[in-house]
Amino acid sequence: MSRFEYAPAPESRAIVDIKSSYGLYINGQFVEATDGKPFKTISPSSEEVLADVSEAGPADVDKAVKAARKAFEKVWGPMAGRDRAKYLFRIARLIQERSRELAVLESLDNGKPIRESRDVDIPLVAAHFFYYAGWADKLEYAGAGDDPQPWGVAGQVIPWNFPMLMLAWKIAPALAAGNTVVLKPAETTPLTALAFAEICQQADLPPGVVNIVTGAGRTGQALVEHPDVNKVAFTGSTAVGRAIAKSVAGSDKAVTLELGGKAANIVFEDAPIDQTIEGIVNGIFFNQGHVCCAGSRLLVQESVYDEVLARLKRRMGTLRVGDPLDKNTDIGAINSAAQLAKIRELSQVGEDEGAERWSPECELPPQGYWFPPTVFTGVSQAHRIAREEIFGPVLSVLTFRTPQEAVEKANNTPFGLSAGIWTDKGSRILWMANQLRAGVVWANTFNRFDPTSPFGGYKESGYGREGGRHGLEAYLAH
Ligand code: TAP
Repeated sequence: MSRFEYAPAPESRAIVDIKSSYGLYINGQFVEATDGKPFKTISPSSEEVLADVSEAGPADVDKAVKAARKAFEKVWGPMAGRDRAKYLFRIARLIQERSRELAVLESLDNGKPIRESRDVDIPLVAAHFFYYAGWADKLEYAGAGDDPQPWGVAGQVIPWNFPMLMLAWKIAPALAAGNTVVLKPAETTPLTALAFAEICQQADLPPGVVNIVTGAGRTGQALVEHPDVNKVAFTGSTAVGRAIAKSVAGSDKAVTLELGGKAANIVFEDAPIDQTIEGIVNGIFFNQGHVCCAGSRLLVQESVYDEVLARLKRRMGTLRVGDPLDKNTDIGAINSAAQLAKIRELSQVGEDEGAERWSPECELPPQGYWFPPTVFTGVSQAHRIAREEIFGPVLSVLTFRTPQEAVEKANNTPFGLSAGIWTDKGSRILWMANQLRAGVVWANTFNRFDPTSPFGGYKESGYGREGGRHGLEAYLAH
C-alpha cells in the first residue's frame, strides 16, 4: 500500500453516443459502401466492440474523389478566402463545444489517457482550425507567391496514434488554402474522424469539401493512387511512406510524408535534474510512446548517469497504468494487438542482444492490450532497440562524455524527426541545435506542439512540413 492511494476518477462515457454502424462520409452524406465489407473498431483497453465501420473499396474512393473534385471546382476553389475562413472558424468552435465528447471518444477508440485527449489532443485540434482559419484570406503572405493557388483535391492518409490531431494537421491547412479533401483514418481509430464528419454537417460545410473514407491499407492505397488526386499527404510508417513515394513517382502529384523517428533526448551534467526527469518521462511515456517524435533514445552524460537512472526509475514507479478514462491514469492501453506484439518482439530482441531490461512493479488489467513502462540500459548503438522505432513505452539508454560524442550518437540514426537537449547553458543549446539533424529540437522541454510551429523530418523521417506557414505552403501550388 503506497502512502497516497488514489480513488478511481473515471470520466463518464455517457456523453458519447456511438452508433452501432457507420457508413462512409461522401458528398456531405453518410452512405453505404458499395464494394467493401464492414469491419469492427474496438476499445483497446477492454476489447469491447464499439461499432461496425464501412470499408471503402476503389469504387467508393472514386466516388469520394469525384465529390471532392466537383466541390473544388464549383464551390470551394472559387470561394473568397474570408468566406472559407468563416467555415473554418465555425468548425473550430464546434470542436470546442463538443470537446469533452471528442476526448472521451478518442480515449475509447485509441486507448490514450483522458488526461491527454482532454488536455492535449482536442485543444490542439481546435487550435489548428482557429490558426488556419486566420490564414484563409491572407494566402499571398504564405510564401508561395503573390497569387497562390490550391492544388485541387488532397488525398490524406493518417495513423492511429493521434487520430483527431492528425486529421486537423491535414484538413485545416488544406481547406484554408482552398483545396478539398478525401481523408482516410486508420483502421483501428476511425470514430473521431466520423464525429468530425458530423461536425462538418453541423457547420453546413458545402457537400464534397470534406470526405471521409474508412478502411485499411487497401483503401489508403486506392486513395493515394487515384489519378484525380493532386496532392498526397501521409503520416505513418517509413515502409508505407516509401511505397507511396514509389507509387506517385512520375506523376504530377505533390507529396508530403511524415514518417517515423528515433529521437535522442540528450541530458548534460548541468541539466536541472527534476525537470529533466519529467521531460524524459513525458518524452517516452506520453501517449504510451506511440509518438513519431518520442524521445526513445536517452543519451546521458556519464558523470550523472547513476543519479539520472536512479531518479528515473523512482519516477517510473509512480506512473499509473490502466483505464484510459480514469483521470488519474498516466499510461493507457496499447492501440492494437498487432502493435503490442511488435513492442513485445522488439523488447525481447533487446534482451536477447544483451541489454538489461527494467520495469517497475505494476499490475496490468486482465483484458485489453497493455505494456508496462520499460527502460533498457547497457544499450549499444548497434542494438536494434537503439535503431528501430518501437512505438511503445520503451526507453533505450546510452551514455556519452563530450558534446561532440552526444551529437555523433544522436545523429547516428536513419531518422531525423526530433531531438531534446537538457542543459543549463544557452550557448550549448544553440550549438547542439545547429549540429543535430532533426526537424524539431526541443530545449529543456519535450513533446511541445503548437499550430504556428512547423513540424517534419530529415532523412527517413520524410519530407515536407506540417504546421505554421510552412504547413500551409504545402497545400499551395507554386
Ligand atoms: P502504417 O501502416 O504506415 O499506417 C498509416 C496509415 O496508412 C494507416 O491509415 C494505414 O491504414 C495506411 N496504409 C497502410 N498501408 C497503406 C498503403 N499501402 N497505401 C496507403 N495507405 C496505407 O502504420 P501502422 O501499421 O499503423 O504502424 C506501423 C508502424 O509505423 C508503427 O509501429 C510505427 O513504428 C510507425 N508509425 C509511425 C507513425 C508516425 S506518426 N510517424 C504513426 C503510426 C505508425 P490502416 O492503419 O488502416 O491499415
